[in-house]
Amino acid sequence: MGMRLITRADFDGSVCAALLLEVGLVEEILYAHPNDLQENRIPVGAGDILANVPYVAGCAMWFDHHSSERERLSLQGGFAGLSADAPSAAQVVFDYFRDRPPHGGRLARHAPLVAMAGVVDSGRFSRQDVLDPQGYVMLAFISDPRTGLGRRRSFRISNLELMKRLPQLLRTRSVDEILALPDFRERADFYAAENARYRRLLLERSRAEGDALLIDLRGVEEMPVGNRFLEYVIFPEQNISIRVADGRMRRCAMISVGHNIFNRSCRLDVGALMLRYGGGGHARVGACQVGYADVGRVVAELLQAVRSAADRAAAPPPREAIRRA
Ligand SMILES: [Mn+2]
Repeated sequence: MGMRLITRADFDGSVCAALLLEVGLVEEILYAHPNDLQENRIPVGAGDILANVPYVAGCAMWFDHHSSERERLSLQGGFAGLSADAPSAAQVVFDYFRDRPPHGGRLARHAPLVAMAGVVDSGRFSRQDVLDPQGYVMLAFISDPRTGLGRRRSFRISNLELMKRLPQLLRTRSVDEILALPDFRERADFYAAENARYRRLLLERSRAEGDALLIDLRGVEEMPVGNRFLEYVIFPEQNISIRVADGRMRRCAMISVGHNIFNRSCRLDVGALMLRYGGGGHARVGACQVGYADVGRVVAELLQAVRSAADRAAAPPPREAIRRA
């Protein structure tokens, strides 16, 4: 039964694809941007399985872990597949087929790969993973669009081409075999060299403001490819980073905010805060776009919000709460 899988072009998406190839449900893969699906720019029909992307009515099956509990409940029973609170969509696919013979047996050997998709999607890396990525961690950084390798055109094959090959490789080869292939080695070498440049840039462009790390990357001509968690290793005291960079075509500035994955003491709800500036996100990470003229004001407000969150966390609980306890 040859269906088409529509998934996101990241590590979780490619692991979903590897699993669905393994169970023999899928023979074609289309990588899509979640927005293109939400806004119906990609026709979806009964021959399509969706994974790691938002639900679209009419698909054959849907597997996801991004939707809220409320969304999930509103769709309950209305689709085939599974949407669950899980560390990765790959985990959702794995759990769904595990109890359905004969698929479960075939998937069992991919358990370490599925666990890795969860590590990657929830950013549960170690400092060592960030400083010196090895094995699946390196593969995950290479295939993560946020690493920025897709912006470079100098590789033998395009990133999209690489991503199209990855699921079949994940299914059939060991991670060391994959990383030894010329197209992957080329990227791993490039990543290592660029990451060193990125580290120097971060040190030049960052300053600590209390709990926050402010990184101003505006005007950088050629952004080096780098590990997006590097700042959290270099600045372990700061529990949140505020990064200002040029947006597309430099029409506006992009502000991204994220909790330090190694210092989880920040209590600020980033997504809710970004919403005030027309952006969005989750509790720990979010982003918004603002006009260049507004950057100074918005950054000052964000720093104030970080300070208030820290003050609230430090304040003793209200007397009411003490009496009840
Ligand atoms: Mn995911």
